[in-house]
Amino acid sequence: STRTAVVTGASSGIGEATARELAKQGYHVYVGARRLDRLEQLAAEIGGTALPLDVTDEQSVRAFTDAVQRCDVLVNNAGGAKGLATVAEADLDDWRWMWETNVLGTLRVTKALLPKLIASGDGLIVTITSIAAFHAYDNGSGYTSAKHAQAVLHRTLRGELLGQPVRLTEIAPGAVETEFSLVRFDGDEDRAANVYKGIDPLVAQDIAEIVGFVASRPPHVNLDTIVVKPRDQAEPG
Ligand code: NJP
Repeated sequence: STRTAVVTGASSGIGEATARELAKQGYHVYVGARRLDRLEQLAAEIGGTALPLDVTDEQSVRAFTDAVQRCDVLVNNAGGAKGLATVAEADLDDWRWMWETNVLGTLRVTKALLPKLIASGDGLIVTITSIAAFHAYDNGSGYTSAKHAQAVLHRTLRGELLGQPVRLTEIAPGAVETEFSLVRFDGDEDRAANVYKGIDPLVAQDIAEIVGFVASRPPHVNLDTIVVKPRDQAEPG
């Protein structure tokens, strides 16, 4: 029977490219996000299922995960950043958005789908964290702290699921040209474009192909952590 994948945040960027890649590998893909119009177009193209999903909303997550009949692969991709500010000038609403979306969003979806991933007999959880999960950056404490917490949630599951037929892979990207920076700067295209100055950024497809590679390894192979950056992106960022 057809293996199924769930991709959160599949209405743009890495999630959308990943959904296409997994569909190409023969998965039936459930795509979730808030912008349902985009998801429906994508699902029609890849022969998948579009479902509304707001990972910050308990009821929305429940309706989404209840509608997923079977789950062999979960890609925790929904996430993002808001603003840039020193700790001294931190915006509490931006912090709340980032923690709700990246941390609690990943927790809600993962918790709900865990029984189905175990029942699969060969489950895989891929969580898209960030190089921000390994470093502290000036002006970036809200996002880096949320990505650290999301990564710790994922890494904790590795130990807790030992003995269960579920693999766990963390993918930590550097700069990828998506709508990420537009979201961070509330649609300000000049500020968003400035982020990629001086580097040739990754594109969403680069990450999608890595997810596809991970998903196509045999059941006994667990790729643990994959850090992927543009060649010219400076250390540590
Ligand atoms: O960004 P973007 P990416 N409920 O903005 C969805 C990480 N990352 O592909 O709801 C459900 O194109 C949103 O959908 P919608 C990053 O932290 C990136 O780059 O319709 N979904 C959209 O589909 C994130 O975890 C870079 O607005 C929600 C998707 O999330 C992942 O990569 C660097 C949602 C975001 O797509 C994908 O981001 C890095 C909600 N409440 C890590 N809120 C980078 N691009 O440079 C948002 O280190 N979404």
